[in-house]
Amino acid sequence: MSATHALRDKWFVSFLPLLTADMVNTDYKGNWQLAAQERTQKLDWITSVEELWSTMNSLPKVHQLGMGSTLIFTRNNKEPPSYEAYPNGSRIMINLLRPPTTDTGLELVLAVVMGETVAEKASDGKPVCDVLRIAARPSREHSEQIRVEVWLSDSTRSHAVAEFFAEAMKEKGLAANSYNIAEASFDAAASSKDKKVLTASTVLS
Ligand code: MGP
Repeated sequence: MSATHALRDKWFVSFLPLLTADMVNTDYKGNWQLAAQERTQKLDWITSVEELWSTMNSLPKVHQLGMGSTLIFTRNNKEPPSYEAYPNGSRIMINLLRPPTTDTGLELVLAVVMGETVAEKASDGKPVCDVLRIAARPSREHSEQIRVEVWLSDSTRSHAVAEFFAEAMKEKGLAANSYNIAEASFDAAASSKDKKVLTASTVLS
């Protein structure tokens, strides 16, 4: 019998198909949270390292999920993953531009968040990364780009966590021009202008 390695917390996996502003306005009177709640497909709990990798192996590749859809991992499934549920939170956007970084980078983020290395190294043992959202974000230059968003319950830890990711990705040997990391707030109106892009070099300086 092989040993299983329990995660500190269990994580819930779900899937949110494309949700456009038009759909939210027409079918849900502009209430994004209600739309997300009704459209989210619940998949499974992950309680151990082994379950994490078997789940990842059994899911389609991020690119096959369909344009605009999101794969979501939530710690203890404690909050519906919406901006509104994270009043003191922030998010870190990790763009993985091309293979093999799309695979290795994604595995690294999942492992350090669910394995709690981030909590140990960047937030005094306190787990602040509560949601991971993964989506295909193809662009003209990078047709296989994926975006991994890490949602933090405590925005004061944001910079240390972003620095930790940058350091971990560098140590893993991922090409510096194959990813970027940015910190952003949850303020939807401010999010695009407020995004602070941290490249591997600036974040470590
Ligand atoms: P998205 O799927 O996260 O993609 O949200 P995108 O376009 O990269 O958005 P960004 O603003 O994060 O850069 C698509 C759109 O759905 C957002 O622009 C919001 O209008 C809406 N939306 C998404 N989320 C996760 C929420 C949420 O939690 N609350 C509300 N009110 N709207 C949301």
